[in-house]
Amino acid sequence: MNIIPFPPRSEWSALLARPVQKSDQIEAIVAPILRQVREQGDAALLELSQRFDKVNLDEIGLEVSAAELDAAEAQLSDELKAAIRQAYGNIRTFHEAQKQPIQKIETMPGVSCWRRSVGIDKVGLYIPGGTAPLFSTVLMLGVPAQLAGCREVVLCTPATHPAVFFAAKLVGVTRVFRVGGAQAVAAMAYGTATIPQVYKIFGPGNQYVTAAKMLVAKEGVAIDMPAGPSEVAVYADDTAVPAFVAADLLSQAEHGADSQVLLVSTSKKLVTAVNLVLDTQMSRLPRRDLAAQAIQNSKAILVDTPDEAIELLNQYAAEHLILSVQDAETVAERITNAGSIFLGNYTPESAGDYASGTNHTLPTNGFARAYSGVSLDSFVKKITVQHISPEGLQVLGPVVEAMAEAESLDAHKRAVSIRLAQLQA
Ligand code: HSO
Ligand code: ZN
Repeated sequence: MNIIPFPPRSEWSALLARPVQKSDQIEAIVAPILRQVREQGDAALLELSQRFDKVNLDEIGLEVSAAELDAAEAQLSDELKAAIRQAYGNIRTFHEAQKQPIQKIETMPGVSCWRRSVGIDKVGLYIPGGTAPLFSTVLMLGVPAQLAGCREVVLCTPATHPAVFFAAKLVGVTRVFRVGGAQAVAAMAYGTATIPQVYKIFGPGNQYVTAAKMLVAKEGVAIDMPAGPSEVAVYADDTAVPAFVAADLLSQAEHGADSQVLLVSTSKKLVTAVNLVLDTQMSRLPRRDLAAQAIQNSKAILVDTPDEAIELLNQYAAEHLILSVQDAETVAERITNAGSIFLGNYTPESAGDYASGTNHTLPTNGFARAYSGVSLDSFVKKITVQHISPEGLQVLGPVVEAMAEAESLDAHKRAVSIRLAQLQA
């Protein structure tokens, strides 16, 4: 890691800056793909899958059949199935608790207002193929979709791992399609003869998938959030275990060469110790080449005081923040910008990535300053409802009339006055 000892505050923002994505070039590649799918539908998917993924969908079929989804179960070990079921249960329990009972609020006598949560009718989940089959993401997106009561849950993926199909079945995904990349996003955004059009698209992906999501978002299809490379920041003091910290940094680094890894500490001793074990641990990883590239760009920043550490972490706004420090819970209360926080020496990010119950689809790239991670709320809309009784309108009506008149909106005023006059008669 690059150790940066006690940088002055004036250097923080440069130190914490994420690499800028060359989005223009990527959009120029993605836009014609979107157009082709919009214009040619399934035929475009066949052609693009052949061209980019070397997959002949004519032969294997665009849709994964129910029989194939059923068959996935037999291809997995009992141990993995039990683990997936446990993770499913924990994620479900945590997200189920996010359901809130309807609260009817009487703002004035006879004036009642409330909010109804309604599942988004049709949603699309994208699961990348890539070097790791992220079936955990199927759970993270599929469970809240299921709990929200989304009627149609479409999943597109170039991944062929049976665990992806097993998880898809577990969360009740309605249809699974063998298509990846920007063309998958286009198919879900516009619909084709085979793939249903959806109202909101979720899920991680490479730069092309992300660019496709951003482009269709401009056209009115909702997306979960703007995604960048995954990140972890670890704040550690002398109560931390250097080998644990190194393992956490590497768990993020192995996601990809562009992963963002940051260590913040007040202890030079700790940083030196982490740096030492990091190399040994890394050399034993099958994905050490990817991890090494991420670690090469990573930083260990030494600061003078815990207050400074907290300020710096809030400025960075990490997707994942591990607090391996004394009184981690108290420190966490002072964190105002982070996607998800992990407390103490025995709470690795991996737990949240897979199975503790929280969602792993989180805001990257500093978006944690203003965005939350995916939750049940991401899959519902809140419809407000109100009812006003005749008595209620008699108390509220004059308020509305006064405001409408001041805004010079006479028809608004009359919609009230006409009713009040009738009530008076
Ligand atoms: N750390 C990733 C999620 C993940 N990790 C999936 C393993 N599988 C982004 O939050
Ligand atoms: Zn991860």
